[in-house]
Amino acid sequence: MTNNILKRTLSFACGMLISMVCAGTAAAAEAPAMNTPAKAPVKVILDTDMVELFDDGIAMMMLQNDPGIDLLGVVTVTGNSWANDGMAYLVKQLSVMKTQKPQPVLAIGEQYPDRRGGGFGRDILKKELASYGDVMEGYIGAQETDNPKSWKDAYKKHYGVSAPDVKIREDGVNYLIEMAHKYPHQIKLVAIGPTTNIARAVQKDPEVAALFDEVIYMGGAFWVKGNAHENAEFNIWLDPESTRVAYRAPFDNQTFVALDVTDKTIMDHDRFNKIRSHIKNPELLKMFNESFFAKRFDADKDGKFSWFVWDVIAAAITIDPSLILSTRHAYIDCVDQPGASYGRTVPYMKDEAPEGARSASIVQEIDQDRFWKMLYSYLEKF
Ligand SMILES: [Ca+2]
Repeated sequence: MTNNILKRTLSFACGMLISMVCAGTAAAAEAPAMNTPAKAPVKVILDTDMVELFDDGIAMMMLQNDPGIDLLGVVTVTGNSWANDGMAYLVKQLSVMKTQKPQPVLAIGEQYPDRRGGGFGRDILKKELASYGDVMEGYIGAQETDNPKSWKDAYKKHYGVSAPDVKIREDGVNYLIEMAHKYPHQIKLVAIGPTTNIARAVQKDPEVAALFDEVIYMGGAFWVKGNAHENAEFNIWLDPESTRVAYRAPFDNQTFVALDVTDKTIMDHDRFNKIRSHIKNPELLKMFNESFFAKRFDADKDGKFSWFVWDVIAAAITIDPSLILSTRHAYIDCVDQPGASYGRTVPYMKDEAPEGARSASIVQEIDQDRFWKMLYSYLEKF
């Protein structure tokens, strides 16, 4: 998620007490015994509606930077950005960031959501938001602009020069399927955009979900209100039909970074300034200063504006699951019938869950102090 939630952001900034979770005295592990074999890096594929820096860009860079993660591939999907725009942003950021690792496989996924019930036209999306309780000033993500013909066209549009000669796969869904079979029960699929690629993959190959070690979603709003409209979180609102398919796929483990926790993870002025001070890469700093929310912070002279992070939390708990302080377990489903609940994510007790609903862990609290410090330290490395 990015670029949204203005009204609610302001209301948070004005009225909400931010409860900081103490870092506590997390029991430091004993020093490892000599000759302890090094742990193999965790294999990860990132499925993303990529944007520059916050949020998807930073999430990608954290995973690409961390020595404990083997970022096999990044697949784009349409959401906040078109899948082609997302690839352009991805190629640019990979070329700018510092990294010692080989470049992940880059693949463009689905260009359009399912959304057969509601449609995906610009006017339709705007009308839904207006009808169901718009939370973010009518923001509709990718459909704010026209879909570029190709990722290279998108690159030229955004950066004013021709795209570099980079190998890009155009079949992101096939890539997900291939990798699941190549590394069974070894890959964490970190899904920080709409669920379209995942739904198409499990429809094409029903075995595929069970072959992933875990799926970690940024998406949904289970015991809190939505941020697209009152009843739906943005990633899910953009493709409720695919979400219902993805949620019913037999992943052994599914973990959610939903609005339940991201609503509590607030970027206030102090944290915004710290973020800026920790970005040492001049090209990334320029990108940061030109971002939508940086301009909002800079223009906010009374210090009341605040923002959130979403995908960055999903990356952080993938790298260090001990950041999670509490979760709730529920059987989950997604409303895919058009109307005021289109895209609503619903938690159920086991005995009341509809047929096909599966169990999920929904993160409620993370160690805020450690999370923000972790983010600052990563920013210095990029
Ligand atoms: Ca995202």
